[in-house]
Amino acid sequence: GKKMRTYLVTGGAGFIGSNYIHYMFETYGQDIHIINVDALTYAGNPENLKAVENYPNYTFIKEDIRNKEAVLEIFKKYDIDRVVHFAAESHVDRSILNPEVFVSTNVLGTLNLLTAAKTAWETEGGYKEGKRYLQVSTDEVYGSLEDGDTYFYETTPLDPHSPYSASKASADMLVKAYMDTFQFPANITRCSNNYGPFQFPEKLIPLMINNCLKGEKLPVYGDGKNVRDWLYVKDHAKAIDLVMEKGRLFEVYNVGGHNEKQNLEIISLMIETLQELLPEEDSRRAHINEGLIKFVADRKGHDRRYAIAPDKIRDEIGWEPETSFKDGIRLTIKWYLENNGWMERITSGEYQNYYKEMYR
Ligand code: NAD
Ligand code: TDX
Repeated sequence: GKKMRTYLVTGGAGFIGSNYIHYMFETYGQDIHIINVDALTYAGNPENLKAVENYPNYTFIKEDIRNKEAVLEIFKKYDIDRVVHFAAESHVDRSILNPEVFVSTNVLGTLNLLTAAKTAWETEGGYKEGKRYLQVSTDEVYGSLEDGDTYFYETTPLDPHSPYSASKASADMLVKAYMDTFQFPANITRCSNNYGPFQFPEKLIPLMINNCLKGEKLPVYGDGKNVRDWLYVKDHAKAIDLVMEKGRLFEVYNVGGHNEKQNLEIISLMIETLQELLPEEDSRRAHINEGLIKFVADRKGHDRRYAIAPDKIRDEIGWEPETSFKDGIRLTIKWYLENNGWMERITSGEYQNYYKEMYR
């Protein structure tokens, strides 16, 4: 019979990676084999994959992509057809506190994967049939926009400002170098801010949900009017799959849905939706209101506005977001309310130290 297609997913125990793995099994069932390579840093949580961990066509490998030999070994052991590279240090505030690990994981880790895939896939005349690599990048590599109606296009020059976005831009440049120098079969996607289930509560939306439920202050950086372009994580997962299957090789595709919101708008919507979804008798309702908002010092180098022009992926591939913001936020808040234990387990321990360093 036909060989089962094998995916190497890196960082699959994190927020977007785990949502992508769930999406892929829902979409392809038994027809694919997914190998998830994840170092399980503070951001990696095997609990995110509990529903699939016993699937015969799912393999978990606890490994650090900074370990070059180990990455080469994985490509020797398995005949990998697709690489979807999520693994990264992903939080801007942490990159301001401790930039070094962002360079080692995001830049050198990416180089290790590129080298291993190239070595495994190379033939005399080019590359083995049907092999593809996808770099999961971010709109932050384009820098920052003024308030108004300008957008990031695939042709917008890279202009990163934070150590995080500089490391992601560097990784993108290495992928470009492999495409340009070696015709390495790759694509890059650059997505806007994601939200949804399994997002770690260092990021705006789950942090605000968690703090509301705990009756803690809601820390707003600066004037709260910075703009982010929000996309439901499942829509991102689908975009990645479609670019892999239908995208033109060597192309960059922006991913976003023209859903720009100021941070304060997001926080108000969270408060409103929590009030709506919590049962009448829930005692937490009483303290969830705008009075929790607390303006704090601005993030250093805080990018003002991100906004993606998604014309290319829509026109060439036919991708469009399927989840409205209102529905996505309801789904997300419902998920956090139903998975209180998940939040409790990840916020006990080390998270407390991070939170104190950041917000006290
Ligand atoms: P995350 O922090 O939730 O997950 C990152 C995962 O990578 C974790 O499971 C972690 O254990 C793993 N990891 C970290 N360092 C590793 C290493 N050295 N070796 C192996 N595994 C390692 O991140 P996320 O929000 O899911 O983001 C995933 C990817 O998508 C990142 O590349 C990020 O830059 C990109 N992205 C994120 C967003 C967003 O809004 N979250 C938007 C656009 C692009
Ligand atoms: O406590 C907070 N208060 C606050 O006002 C936090 C955590 C954030 N903010 C602001 C900063 C940003 O303007 O909210 C906005 C969103 O912040 P983050 O959730 O940290 O996301 P952002 O910095 O926009 O980066 C995210 O989107 C692009 C992801 O973390 C990146 O991995 C992705 O590449």
